[in-house]
Parts: sequence; structure tokens; C-alpha cells
Amino acid sequence: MESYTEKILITGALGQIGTELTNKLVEIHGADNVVASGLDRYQKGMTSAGHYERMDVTNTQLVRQVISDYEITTVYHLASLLSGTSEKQPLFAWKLNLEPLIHFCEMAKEGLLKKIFWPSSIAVFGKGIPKNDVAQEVVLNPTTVYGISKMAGEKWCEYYFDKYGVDVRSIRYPGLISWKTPAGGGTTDYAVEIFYEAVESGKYTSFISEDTAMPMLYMDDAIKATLQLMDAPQENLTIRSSYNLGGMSFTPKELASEIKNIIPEFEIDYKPDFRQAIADSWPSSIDDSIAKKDWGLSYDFGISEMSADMIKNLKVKLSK
Ligand code: AKB
Repeated sequence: MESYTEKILITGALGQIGTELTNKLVEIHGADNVVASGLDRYQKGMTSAGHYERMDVTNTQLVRQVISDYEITTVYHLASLLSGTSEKQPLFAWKLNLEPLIHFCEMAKEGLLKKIFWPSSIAVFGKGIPKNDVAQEVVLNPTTVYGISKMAGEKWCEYYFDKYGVDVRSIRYPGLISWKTPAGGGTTDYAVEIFYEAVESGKYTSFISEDTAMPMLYMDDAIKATLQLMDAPQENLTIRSSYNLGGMSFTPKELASEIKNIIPEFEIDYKPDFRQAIADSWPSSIDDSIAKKDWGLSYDFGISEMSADMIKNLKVKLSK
């Protein structure tokens, strides 16, 4: 295997995954080898990366300049609009979720990058697909703008690998739950908001109905899985579209009951909004046996461990 010093660029570095992935990559590779990027102006302490570039990822010229200035080898391209927001800005969602990915693949094809990570989502499955233990290779039928953009992105990843050997790797993330940076604009966000409200006010109104089960993943497990996939030897990877990742599955009612075990006075009610239809089109649980076999996917957090960790950390964070 060719050995080289990885120089990493993260797009969407100030987002829910980006902030935590950036910290982890800095721990592994050193601050000087990690460049965080996002739309915000730089504020000291915003990321632990040694460098920050204020960068609109659709600005291809600027992206090329940054790749060349820092001699970037690996891109974690996380910038994206999530499912709820994409329904409100469909054309922009298509542009943001697809064009920069293709551009990064083009740069890898030209030899300017060695490796790319790009997140897909359980949103690719869509209507008419069995709800439980959804297999890797099923017909995809997304009915949301976000799902359509992720499905197309997966096909582009596969195309660039098959045709040009571009090493682009991807995971179909379930809903991600974390306490450091709030989620924004997703259908699974109720599972983050509920913890903030439980700690702050002791009650929550869920925009997803009580019995809707969706696959979810704690951020620590998401970061671990992402790094495991990126570290896996090329020859072990049998999926070049995007790997199924199931995490844990639960309904808002089940999550509320976990929270009540820790905060007994917690109350929940339900007022489903437009995101209910999105959730209804998604699977309840996912079969991720191929990721387990190919690169050793494993989880440290179930619903109880995750709930306890969220509440413990949010109590500290929100009391400051
Ligand atoms: C969303 O809800 O849009 C995301 C996702 C599952 O991709 N969290």
C-alpha cells in the first residue's frame, strides 16, 4: 500500500457530524493536517482544526484553490441539506447535495485527491420497500428531494469507482443523535430535540407520531463507523454505492419511556407535521450485515446507554 501523510479537508465542518468528526480527525492526524471548512466566518475556538476556510462548497474555483493550497489528499464532504429543509428548497438541495460531490470525484479522477467520504442516508429507500430489516440491495424508491439526491449521489460514487477507480466511500446514515452540536432540518431531529426539551423544560411535543419507528445512531458510533470504513483496506469493500447502517430502531414513545426512567416527570405529546410523511416513507430498521462483514461495523450504544449519556452531558452543557 502506498504510504503518504493524509491532509484532510472537511466540508460542513460546523454541522452536527462535522464538529465531532473534525475533533476526532485532529486527535488522529494532528491539527496541522486538518482543514475545516464551512459557510460561517471564522471565530476562534469554533473547531479544533489547525486551519479554517470559509468556503461555499458549490464554488468550484475556490474549492480547487483550497485543495491545492493545502495539498489535500482526503475529503470528508459533509455539507448537505437534510430531508426537511430539502423539501422547502428543492432546487438548491439538488445543487448542494449533488454538484460538489461530482466535483470532488472529478478532482480524484484527475489525481488531485486520493480518498473521499460522502454521507448517504436511509432516505434513499422510500415507498413500497419492506419496513423491517431492509437489505442492502433493494430497489430504491425515494419520494423526497433529499432521498432522490442521495440516491443519485450513490450512483455517482459507484460510477466514479467502476469507471475511474475513484476511492469514494459512503454510509447510509440513520438519524444521528448527539449533544455537542444540534441537528438541523432533518426528519429524525425529534430524537435530538426531545433530549434538549426534557432537560430544559421537562416536556416535548414530537413532530413524529408515537408509533413511528426509525433507525437511529449515537454520534460516537457514527464517528467510529466512518473512520472504520475510511481505514478499511480497499480490497475488503464490496459496496461502492453506500453501506447500509442500521444502528438502533425505536419509536418516539419508546424513547420517551427511556427518558422517563431518568427524568420521571418528563411528559410528551404528539403533533405530527409534514415530516411525518417523510418518516412514513422510510424503513423502521435496516440490515447492516455487509458492513459488519466488510469492515467490522459494531456499536457501543443502545437506546439506554445513549439516553443516559445524552442527559448526563446536556445537563452540564445547558447549565452553563
Ligand atoms: C434526516 O432526517 O434528514 C437525516 C437523515 C436520516 O438522513 N437525519
